[in-house]
Amino acid sequence: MEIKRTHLAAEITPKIEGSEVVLLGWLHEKRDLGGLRFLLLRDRSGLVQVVANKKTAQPDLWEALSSIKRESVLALGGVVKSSPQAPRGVEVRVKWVKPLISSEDPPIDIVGKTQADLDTRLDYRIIDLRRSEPQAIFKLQNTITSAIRSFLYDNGFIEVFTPKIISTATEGGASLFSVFYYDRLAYLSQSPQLYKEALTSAFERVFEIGPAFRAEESDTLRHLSEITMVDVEGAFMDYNDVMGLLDGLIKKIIMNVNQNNADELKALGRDKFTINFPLPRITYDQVTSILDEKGISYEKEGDLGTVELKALSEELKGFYFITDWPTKARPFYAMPIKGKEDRCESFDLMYGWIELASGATRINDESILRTRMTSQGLNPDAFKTHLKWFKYGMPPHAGFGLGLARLLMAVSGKDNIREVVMFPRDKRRLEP
Ligand code: AMO
Repeated sequence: MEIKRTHLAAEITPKIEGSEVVLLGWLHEKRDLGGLRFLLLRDRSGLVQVVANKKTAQPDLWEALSSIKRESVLALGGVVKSSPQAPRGVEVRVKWVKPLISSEDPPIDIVGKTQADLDTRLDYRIIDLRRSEPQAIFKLQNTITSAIRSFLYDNGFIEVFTPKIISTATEGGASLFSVFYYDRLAYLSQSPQLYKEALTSAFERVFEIGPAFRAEESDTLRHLSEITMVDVEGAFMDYNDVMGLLDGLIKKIIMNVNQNNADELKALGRDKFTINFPLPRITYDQVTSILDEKGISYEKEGDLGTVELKALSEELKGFYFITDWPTKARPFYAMPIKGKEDRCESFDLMYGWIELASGATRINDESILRTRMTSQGLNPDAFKTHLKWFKYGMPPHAGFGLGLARLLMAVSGKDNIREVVMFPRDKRRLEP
C-alpha cells in the first residue's frame, strides 16, 4: 500500500498532541453539527474522533466527507489536537481524506443502538463482527486459546493435529456425519479421542485445539454441529491429576482474562472474576442425594439432564467438577473404579448447569477395553486399528475434552452458544 499508517486509533492520545498522523480504517459513524463534521474512525485498536471544520477545510475535502457512507474504508491525515469532549481527550483535525473503497449502507446497525435479532446478525456475520460486543467476545476467545497453549506447553504437552476424516465412530454414538471419501463412506470426526490416547504412547503428553463434528438432533442454546474442542491427554496420569491440570488451566485463563481484557469485560457488562481454587468436586452419588432431597427425579445410573443440572446449580455456582460417574453412563474407554466397578474414574467440569468438559482415566489394557466395548453394544472389530496400538506398550493415561465455545459462554456471560462461535453450524444453519 502506498499510504502508510503512522498510528492506530488507540495511539491517538494527549501525549502526541500537535503531531501529524495518518490513519487507516473504517468509517464507524458520522455526525454533522452545522459547520463541524465529526467522524469516528475504527481500526483494530478501537475508535478515534476525527473532525473537519467547514471554515478551514478545502471545499473538496468537505464534499468528500459529506458523501462517504458508513463502513467505507478510508485513509486520512491530520493533526492531533486536544478536545476535552472527545472520548480520548484528543481528536484528529483532518487535512485530507482518501476513500480506499466505498461501502453500501450497512444492513445492520454496527454502532449498537438498536440491535438486530441474532438470526439477522448471523446472516450478516462479517458486518456483525465489527460491533463492539462480538469484538469483545472474540478477543476473550483469543486470550483463552493463547492461555491454553502456553499453559499446556509449560506443562510438557505438545500440540498435535489428528485427522478429521475417519473410518469409524470415535465415541460409539450415532451422531456422525457421513461423507463420500472417493469410492467409500467415511465420517467427520466427533472427537480426536482415540488418536490422542494412542499418541500418549509416543509423546506422553499431547493436546489438540481442533474441530469436532456432531450431528446433534437437539436444537438447544448450547449445542452446535461443528465445535472447537480442546483435547488433552497425558500418560502416567489419572483423573485426579487431570482435574488438577484443569484447575491450573482455568486459573491461568481467568488470570489472563482479568489482566488483559478489562475493556472487553466492561463491554460485555462483566466484572473481573474472583474464583477460589482448587475447584469444588462433588461425586455423582452426592449429586443424586441432593436431587433426592429436592424431590427431583432422574434416570437411575444415567446421564444428568437439564432439569437435574439446573436444580443442582442452585446449590453449586461457578466452576465445579462432578466426579465418579456410573460406568454405564460413560464411554467404553473410561476406567472403572477398582472394587467399585459400577462407578468410573471420570468427571465433568461444570459452570453452573452447563457442562464445559468431560474427562477420565482411560483403560489401557486391551482385553478390558474389548469387554467394555462389548458391554456397551459396540463391535470391537470396528475398532481394529485402535486396538492394535494396545499391544505395544500403551501407558496408563487420562485426559479431557473441553468445549471451547462452552467455556467462552461462561467467560463472556452469553447464554446462546451461537453468540460465541464466529460462524455457527446447527441443523438449520449452513451459511455464511
Ligand atoms: P464430550 O462428548 O462430553 O466428550 O465432549 C466434550 C465437551 O465438548 C463440548 N461439546 C459440545 N459443545 C457444543 N455443541 C455440541 N454439540 C457439543 N458436544 C460436546 C462440551 C463437552 O463437555 N472424548 C470425550 C472427551 C474426553 O473424555 O477426553 C468427549 O468428546 O463442552
